[in-house]
Amino acid sequence: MFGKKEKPEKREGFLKRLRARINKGDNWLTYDLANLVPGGKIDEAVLEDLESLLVMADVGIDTTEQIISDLRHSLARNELHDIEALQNGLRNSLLKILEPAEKPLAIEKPDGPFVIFMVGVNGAGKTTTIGKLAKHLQDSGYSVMLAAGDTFRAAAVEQLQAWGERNEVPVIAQQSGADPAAVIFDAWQAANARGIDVLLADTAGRLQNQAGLMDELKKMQRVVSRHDENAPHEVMLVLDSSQGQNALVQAEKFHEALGLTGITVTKLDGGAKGGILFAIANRLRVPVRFIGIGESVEDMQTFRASEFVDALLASGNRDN
Ligand SMILES: Nc1nc2c(ncn2[C@@H]2O[C@H](COP(=O)(O)OP(=O)(O)O)[C@@H](O)[C@H]2O)c(=O)[nH]1
Ligand SMILES: [Mg+2]
Repeated sequence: MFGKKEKPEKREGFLKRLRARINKGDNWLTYDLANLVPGGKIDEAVLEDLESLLVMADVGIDTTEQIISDLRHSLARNELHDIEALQNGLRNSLLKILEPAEKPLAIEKPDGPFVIFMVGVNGAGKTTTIGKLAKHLQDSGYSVMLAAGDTFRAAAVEQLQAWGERNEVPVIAQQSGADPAAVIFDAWQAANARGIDVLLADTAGRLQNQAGLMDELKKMQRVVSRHDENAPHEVMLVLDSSQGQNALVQAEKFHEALGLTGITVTKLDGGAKGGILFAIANRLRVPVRFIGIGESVEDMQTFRASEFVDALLASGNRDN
């Protein structure tokens, strides 16, 4: 299974960066929480203020209502006597929502290569995530090959090839404008012939013609399944967290068309507050596999619900 051989010191460094970088290091939850309760008394007005905070952090209205309703019950039972109790209640409620989304990517060893399609709109971070994931997989002992399935933009093929060269990972590509289905068909054969463990396929992400894009991706799915009826084994959506609630709308569209099996959320190091993960977990019920907190290879890790909630609730803007 992926992640088993993860070095603990790498994970620690990542957590440090996650806490320091999420929402640019402003721990909105804790910071604002203390500000919400100047007198230290938790009442309905405090919960209403918290409600607006969560909505503004991209948690989404129905998910926020669920959280506030949990807290309201605690308040009615006189369990919220101070900020600490409120924080604990909030932590439990956030965890309850996020934990079902924690299902790390498991690479089974099928007869042929384990095929992962990386999908998402332009700029979400697909190609970058492929690079990071390829490195993670290699570090865990898997052999990897890349397929340049974004043939729409010439730069996309070059970006993938350059990355492959730097890291000595084979890349299967055709000229730009080629049929992505043909690219993935060939890439599967090449990967299978060389006994490669994991084939990572990049795809196009143009938004102008959404129906056209979905048809193209479905064709890629059909074509690769002729080689192996279980392929692609993972259809992973890459989502830019700074897109806020718009990211959720995108995710729903991709899920409807392709049947997503995993999501990677990128750019949590920007201004994004991270609430989008709760909306994804609660509404979409597709596992969150990885989170990205920067552009370099070590800035991506397996998603763990409790670590994420702790990063949001970490007190102050510290970096340990
Ligand atoms: N800050 C930050 N930038 C990222 C992250 N992931 C990707 N990027 C950047 O986002 C931009 C678009 O990424 P790219 O992989 O080309 O997106 P694609 O169009 O979906 O393939 C690039 O400049 C990446 O370096 C992340 O987690 N944090
Ligand atoms: Mg790309």
